[in-house]
Amino acid sequence: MPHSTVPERVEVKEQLYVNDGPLKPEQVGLIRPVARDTPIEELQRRLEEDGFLLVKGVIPREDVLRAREKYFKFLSPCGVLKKGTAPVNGIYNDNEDVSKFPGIGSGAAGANGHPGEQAAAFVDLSLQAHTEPWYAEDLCRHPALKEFVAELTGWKDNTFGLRRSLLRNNIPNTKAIGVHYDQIFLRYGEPTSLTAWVPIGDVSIKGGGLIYLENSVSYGEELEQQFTEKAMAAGLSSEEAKSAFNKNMMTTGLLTEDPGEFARLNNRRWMVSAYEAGDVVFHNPFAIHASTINHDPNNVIRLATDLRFVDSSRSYDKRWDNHYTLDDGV
Ligand SMILES: O=C(O)CCC(=O)C(=O)O
Ligand SMILES: [Fe+2]
Repeated sequence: MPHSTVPERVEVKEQLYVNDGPLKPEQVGLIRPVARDTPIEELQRRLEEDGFLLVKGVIPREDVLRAREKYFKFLSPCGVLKKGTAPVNGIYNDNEDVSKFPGIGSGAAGANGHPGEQAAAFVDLSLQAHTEPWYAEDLCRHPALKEFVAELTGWKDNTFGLRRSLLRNNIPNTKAIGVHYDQIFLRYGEPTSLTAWVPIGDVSIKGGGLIYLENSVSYGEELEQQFTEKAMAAGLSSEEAKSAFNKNMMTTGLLTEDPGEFARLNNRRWMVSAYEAGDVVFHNPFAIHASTINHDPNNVIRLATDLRFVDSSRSYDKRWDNHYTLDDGV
């Protein structure tokens, strides 16, 4: 058999949904994961070429599942879990009205919105979880993750994990994060950060995982350039231009809420995957991504976090030195 370097086109059979409806089969491709022990040059090449890299088994599975269990035990007093189910499974209590559980970081409670009173207990606990040691220390500062990033980036001892992170709890059938690239939210620093998207538990293919626009880094860079030019032309100060929410941007800082239309307009596919506890997807600050709506067949809440790493010898966005709060303006 002649060896082909062109990856096989694998069909995704499941129907995936984004905020603006179902994705068409031709709008979807499957991410090719890599093993943790792949030679580092190969991992670097793939990250450079694709703008993202799904690595299997970066963090020991049991450590990730421990964080998942602690998280759902912590949240269970607000009634979000189905009665009689084990917290580690994170099964949603669908007897309740979904408006009681506005997910963090998907636009429902949102980075800039405030929840109604009914939902306050859920949102309070979701926020508090960000500073619990089993999350902020044990998971976010996991040595296996940091060591991997140090190797992948070549930053070695300068590898620094930013404290601000979004611990996102996507309830089945609620809104998903819209289309964006991360540099928009990190503009007070050089565009040299690396995001590590860490699913905290298994995420089925329909379970609301992250999706990446194929070959999107140069397009993200172009869009950022256009935003800068527009801001200058409109007479914004360089300080104003840095805001993800300046008057040239959407109020959420997103490119659009609608991944389906975005893929159609740009004639590109969304690359998708199921994920397992222990996997990490790394991405470039200009890689364009979004999430699917969580339609998990077993009503599993999709829990994940986005951790950002920088080279501490370079300038980075210091607003990310503090834990996330609803009104931190980032
Ligand atoms: O988890 C999500 O839905 C969004 C995550 C994200 O945008 C990121 O990791 O940069
Ligand atoms: Fe992102």
